Amino acid sequence: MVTLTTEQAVPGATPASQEAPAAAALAGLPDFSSAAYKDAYSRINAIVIEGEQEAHDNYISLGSLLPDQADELSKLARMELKHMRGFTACAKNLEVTADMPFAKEFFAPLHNNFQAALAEGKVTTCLLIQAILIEAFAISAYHIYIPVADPFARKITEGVVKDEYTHLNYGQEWLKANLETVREELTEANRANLPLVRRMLERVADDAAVLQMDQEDLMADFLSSYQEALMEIGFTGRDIARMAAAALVG
Ligand code: PL3
Ligand code: FE2
Ligand code: FE2
Repeated sequence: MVTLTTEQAVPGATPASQEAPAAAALAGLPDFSSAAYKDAYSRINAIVIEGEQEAHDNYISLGSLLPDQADELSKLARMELKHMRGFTACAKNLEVTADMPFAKEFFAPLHNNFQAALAEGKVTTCLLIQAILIEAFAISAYHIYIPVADPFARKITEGVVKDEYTHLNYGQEWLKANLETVREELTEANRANLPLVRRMLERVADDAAVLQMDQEDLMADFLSSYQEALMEIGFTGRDIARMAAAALVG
């Protein structure tokens, strides 16, 4: 019995290496080798690398505020370094250099708020910033990215997104267990930080569009993850609507 390969079945077909961009276009995917794609990717990828690095540092810092949780938190931190290495490989695979100064500046407002809360020993605020807001932001971005990613990055991102749910869940469980004592600080931390996340989503929109990621999809996915987390922590629908309104006013 003879099995035909694609090339035998289609006489004169080009080798896979040469047809890659055409195949991507046929599948409705962006041209990963275009200058425009690489330029946008240099910033988006840097944001992700910086975000994963800061997430690592933040979980280690949280361990200093919650010494009995330090082991668990250092496990979460280690996962973040693995994510960072994965996304570094994605840039290398596309021959892109990440724009790290841009990413540092992008994260600065949230970074500064986390550091200020840390210095005051405000566990609740630190957890809201890292384990809820940043993780929900990452989960939404990775969800929207996966269907339009290059095959190498898609595989890596699929693995990462599972871990991010573990991180979101960690924050959720701690806050839920302490809701009555943390409610007020949580509401205040939401008011101070949700507008910053909204601005970050707006700032990333143009570059994300080049990667074929839609801003409304990003925003909707973020809000649904965030809302679900707040519900799980124990807030009512009415509480959550008030908290979301902070992003409109702020
Ligand atoms: C914490 O675990 C991770 C924090 C990372 C923040 C991610 C921000 C995402 C920005 C939008 C880009 C998503 C596409 C990914 C491309 C490599
Ligand atoms: Fe991560
Ligand atoms: Fe994470």
